[in-house]
Amino acid sequence: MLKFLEYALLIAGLLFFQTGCRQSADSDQPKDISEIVVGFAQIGAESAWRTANTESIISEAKKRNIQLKFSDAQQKQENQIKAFRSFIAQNVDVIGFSPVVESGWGPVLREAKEAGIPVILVDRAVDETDESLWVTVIGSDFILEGERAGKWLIENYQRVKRPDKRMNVVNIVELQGTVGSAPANDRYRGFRNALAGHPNFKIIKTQTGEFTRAKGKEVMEAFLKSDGKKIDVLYSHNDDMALGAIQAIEAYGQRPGKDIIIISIDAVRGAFEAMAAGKLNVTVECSPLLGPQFYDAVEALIRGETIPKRIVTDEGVFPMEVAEKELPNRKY
Ligand code: GYE
Repeated sequence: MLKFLEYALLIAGLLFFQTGCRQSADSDQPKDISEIVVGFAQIGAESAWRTANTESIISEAKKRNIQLKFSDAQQKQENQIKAFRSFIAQNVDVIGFSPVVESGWGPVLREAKEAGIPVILVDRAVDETDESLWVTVIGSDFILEGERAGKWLIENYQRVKRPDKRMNVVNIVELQGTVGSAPANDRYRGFRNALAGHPNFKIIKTQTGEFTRAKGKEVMEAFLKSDGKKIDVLYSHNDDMALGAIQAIEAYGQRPGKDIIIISIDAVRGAFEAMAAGKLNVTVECSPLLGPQFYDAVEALIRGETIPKRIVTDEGVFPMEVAEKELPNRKY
């Protein structure tokens, strides 16, 4: 009996040793980049920004010879969750993920962690407190973008809108991005941070335009219907909504960029064209070209290197006055 137990223990020990060796042999020899499979759970195609972002993620994978499984969730969290789970089931090496909204990701992130699959958040963050659920967040500082938008307004309003008049109350309307998304939450907050201490700047209406041109136009029409000529400024969380709003303003018989100052975020080509035409006053840059940074992180991870928990994209502010000169340099 004792002998049998001894044998059993010996075999169990040997098996344990073998598995241990196999694992360490595996992790000692990182995979070749051409063997890597990356799953990317994208949000959708709501804006020119997103289209450029998708293009960057796909083309950079090709350039580096990395196998990419790409999924488009058409703006729906449930679709993103499905894509995420299917990447786990396929045992991809790394999951890249742009969460449509901030909340509700705990369960799937934990599933990925249990499966040993690292997750890189690209563009948008989640509001989970357990930071071990992802490797890094790559993208812009959306609060800073909102602050830059507000700062530009405070510093330039008088010069642009009413050089001959004393400034009293400035009525602002705001088009928010997707409800519950990190950029909408943060751009909302950042703008208010900048306006704090400037009580003459008043946000009289704020509503979501879902980051799309069509919805931006529709909501701006409603703003104009209720507040009409009272509106001095439009702050839009992205360029697409601002471009839609420009159509609504023109149809209403006002001059975008003159009667109504327009501030937006992204700095896509369409915004530069609108600025060159004098219809948009300023755009705060938010670069969608995150492919290179994303795969740099993937490759570093595969090599076993540690990656900073946050990788922030470097960006600027482009007012109307530089539009024509900058237009040929724009990459998205
Ligand atoms: O500003 C907007 C897009 O998450 C930063 O999403 C991104 C935002 C971008 O639809 O145009």
